[in-house]
Amino acid sequence: MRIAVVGATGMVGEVMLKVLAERNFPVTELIPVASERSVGKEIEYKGTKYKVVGLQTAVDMKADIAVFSAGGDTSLEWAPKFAAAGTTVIDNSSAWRMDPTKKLVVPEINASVLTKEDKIIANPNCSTIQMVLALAPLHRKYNIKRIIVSTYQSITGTGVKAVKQLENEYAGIQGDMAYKYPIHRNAIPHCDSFEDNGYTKEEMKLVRETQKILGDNTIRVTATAVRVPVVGGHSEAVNVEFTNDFDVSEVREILHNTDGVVVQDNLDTFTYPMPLYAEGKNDVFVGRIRRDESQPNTLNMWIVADNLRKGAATNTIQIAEYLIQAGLV
Ligand code: A2P
Ligand code: 11C
Repeated sequence: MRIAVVGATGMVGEVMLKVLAERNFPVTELIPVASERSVGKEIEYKGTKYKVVGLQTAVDMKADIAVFSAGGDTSLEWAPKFAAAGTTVIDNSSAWRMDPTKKLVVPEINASVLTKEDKIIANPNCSTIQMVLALAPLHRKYNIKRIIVSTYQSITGTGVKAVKQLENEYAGIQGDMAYKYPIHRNAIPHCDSFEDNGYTKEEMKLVRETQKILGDNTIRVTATAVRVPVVGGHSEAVNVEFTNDFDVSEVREILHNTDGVVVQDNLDTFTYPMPLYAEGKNDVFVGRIRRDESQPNTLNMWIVADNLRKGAATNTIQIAEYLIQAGLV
């Protein structure tokens, strides 16, 4: 496969390159793409150096697949140009996710919706991916009525600028701020920008993307998304009400048997998921699985994943792997 990585110099792009190498993706030619200011810069992949090219050059190279993580504006403008040149785009930005003509894919859940005609495929938001991966098998079995989710999100979701802000604050250095407030020793209830309804875009992604991926607009979702001074991954406290009752040990068993999910749930050994230990891993970790005793058919759990891995790069590369395996590229 000839594969273009758009945003190869960015935080997610770098992880995409790592994931491609780790999973031995069948790369015959790697095309690293970034903004004009990075053109000519060298990127290393599996011991070989590749020169970064600009977007138009990359379009003209007609790769088989382009994975995009260079921001929504770049995706909106350039994904159609790659698609018109015959390249299948898998886009990690929010640009195409809610477009009814585009598929929003978590491969373990709904890869089968993809066809050869899908030339721009959307990768969901990180906080959505980890939640739906754990909820999809439970939805199939017990039918979800309502989800209440509170997130504790890693600063890596904001990008390099936020990592720098935290480092500066640790070191007591005044520098550029990614957030309006200090993040060290803080919790900021504000991820992405605000919408007119008083929720943030990040919160509304959890609502809309969940319904789209699970293919069920009747699922009610309400979310509070919070940025915390954490680097390794996003954590989520998820309260989910089902139509049908469940047995907690059966829930554990279902999650244990779900591809991409690892259950870490043993109170005797203080075993539960934490972002410090999820960092660098491709799995979604689930623990603190317990019945909500305040109302029937309701479950609480704690879901953690590396937002740059399963939340972004890994999911994107898994979509690419599916396209190859299903003969769609
Ligand atoms: P560059 O390094 O040249 O700025 P992050 O989200 O970590 O900031 O990374 C964003 C990625 O998207 C980087 O690789 C960045 O390239 C790339 N990028 C940003 N804006 C553009 C643009 N207008 N055209 C192409 N690539 C872009
Ligand atoms: C965050 N989820 O952690 C964001 C980052 O819609 O792709 C990715 C934003 C997006 O703030």
